[in-house]
Order: sequence, then structure tokens, then C-alpha cells
Amino acid sequence: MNINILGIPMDLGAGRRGVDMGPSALRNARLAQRLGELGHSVRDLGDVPVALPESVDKFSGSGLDFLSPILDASRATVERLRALPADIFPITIGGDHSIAMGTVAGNALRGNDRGHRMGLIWVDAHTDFNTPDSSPSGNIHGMPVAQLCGLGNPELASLAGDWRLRTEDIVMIGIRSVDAKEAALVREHGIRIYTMKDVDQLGITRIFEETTEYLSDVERLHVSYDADALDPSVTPGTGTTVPGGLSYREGHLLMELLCETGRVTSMDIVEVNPTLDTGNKTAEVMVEMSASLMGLRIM
Ligand code: 5AB
Ligand code: MN
Ligand code: MN
Ligand code: MN
Repeated sequence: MNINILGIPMDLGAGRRGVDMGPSALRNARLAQRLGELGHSVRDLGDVPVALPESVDKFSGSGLDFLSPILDASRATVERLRALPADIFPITIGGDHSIAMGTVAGNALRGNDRGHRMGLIWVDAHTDFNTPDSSPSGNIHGMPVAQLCGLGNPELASLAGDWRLRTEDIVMIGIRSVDAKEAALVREHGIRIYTMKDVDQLGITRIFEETTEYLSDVERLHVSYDADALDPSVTPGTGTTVPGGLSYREGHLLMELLCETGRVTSMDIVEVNPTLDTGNKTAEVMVEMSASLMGLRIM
């Protein structure tokens, strides 16, 4: 496969600094080499420019912290991705999870100016379905899925023009921290959610089978993998850890099974923060997770 890596060193959407070093940490953990060893042809496109929080006015947008520079970086992400040829598998590396507004929108528009019907598999401790009104923190990395569905801020909601992610084309896995108003929103919009309780009860294999069945009609399939989906003992280097997450093997198994379908067309790796890590462990684990999605086999 032809893989293109695109870095988005964004920490404007998160409450803590340092996640902008995620792309660097993942490159340092040999992401491109690891995928190359699996037989892929890998090209690193470098980084999308993202403003430094010190260099911009936090209150420049309408009501949301760092709205203007997040819009700029998201628009640049959309343009980079939509221009890629159809046979490329983009792996976008963050950066906080606000980058997914641009990555999902850009991948939806790639090869179709009106936008493909896009399935989204959101692997995360959090549902990231806040709107500016529901958010307890005001941090945009807690809002990308709602924004992609057209809720919340109208400028963030129209990164792909009139294209919208359909609420019935989303599956979330690993969920264990949802804010009160956010919970009401995901229920209202009927988002398919597998909490950690479901992971414990059903197991990853059953969840995978239901997920691929549920998303059988989409044209493109994007996996957005937040490092905090995994248990903090596996990925400590991330800003919003929640105990009781996916085990190392559960994280891998989901990627191995998704790989076998041959249906996934793009991926994000987000929320790797090396300033909170032990060595570069979290980036190394996330590189292995992406390798599993791209064909790594035990034997
Ligand atoms: B992450 C919280 N729900 O909105 C909020 O890491 C946390 O991309 C969001 O999943 C976590 O601030 C965002 C409390
Ligand atoms: Mn997230
Ligand atoms: Mn999260
Ligand atoms: Mn986080």
C-alpha cells in the first residue's frame, strides 16, 4: 500500500501543553520505518503549520479558545488530504484530537468534491461529542465528533463545505468518560457506543463484528485512535488519562481484525504527549497499533 504520513503538531485544542510534540515522538518511535518493514511504500509529507499558543490571541475567535488558529490548521489539513490521490492511505499524526475535524473532512473530500459517505470508528476513552454549549472545559479536542456532524460552531462544522458526517455512520469503542450534557447529546443523536463495560462483557471480537456489520454501507472508513483509549498503564503519555481502559492486546486485536476486512481507508493517531510519558513508551505503543492496522501479524 502507499502510505502518506502527515503531522499536525496541534495542542491548541487541549488543556495541557506538549501534545504538539506527538508527531515528533511518533517519528522518533520509527513509525515510517515500521510500516516500511511491512512492505508498504511510505512517504512522510511533513507537518501542517500550526500556530504556537504563545504567538496568537487565545480569544481571537468567537467564544472558543484558539478558534482562529484551529480553523486555520484544520483548513490546511483538509486541503492537504483532499489533494492526495485515491490510492494513498493517509496516516495523520497529532496533536490533540481537534485535528480529527480536518482529517475526517479532508479524507471525506478526497476524490469527491461533494464528499464520500464516511464511516468513523472512534477509539477513545471519551466520546468527544461536546459542543461549545455543553463543554465543561471549553477545550475543542472534546468536540470534534459533534462538529463533524454539523453541531456546534458553524465555521468548524463547515470545513468540508456542505458535507456532514452522518450520526449513524459513527461507532465509538473504549468509552468510559462522558460529561453529563455530552451524554444527553450522544443519546439524542443515537451514536453507536461500546463502553468499557461492553468491552468487558462482549469482548473485542463481538464488538468488531457488530461494528463492521453496522457500517457495511459506508464508502470510506476512517479509524481515529486516541492514545487514552488504552489503559494508562499501557499509554501513560497522554493528557486526559482515565483508568480502566483497553488492554494492550484488546487495542491490537481491534486493529488486526479491522485490517483483515481490507475496508479501512485512513487513520489518525492522536493525543500522544511525550512530556507526560515514561521514555517514549506511548508513541512506541501507538506505532505498534498502527502497524497492526496496516498488516503486522504475530506469525
Ligand atoms: B480527548 C472532556 N470531555 O470536553 C472535555 O482526549 C475531555 O480528545 C475531553 O478525547 C477529552 O474537556 C478529549 C472533559
Ligand atoms: Mn479524543
Ligand atoms: Mn480521549
Ligand atoms: Mn486527551
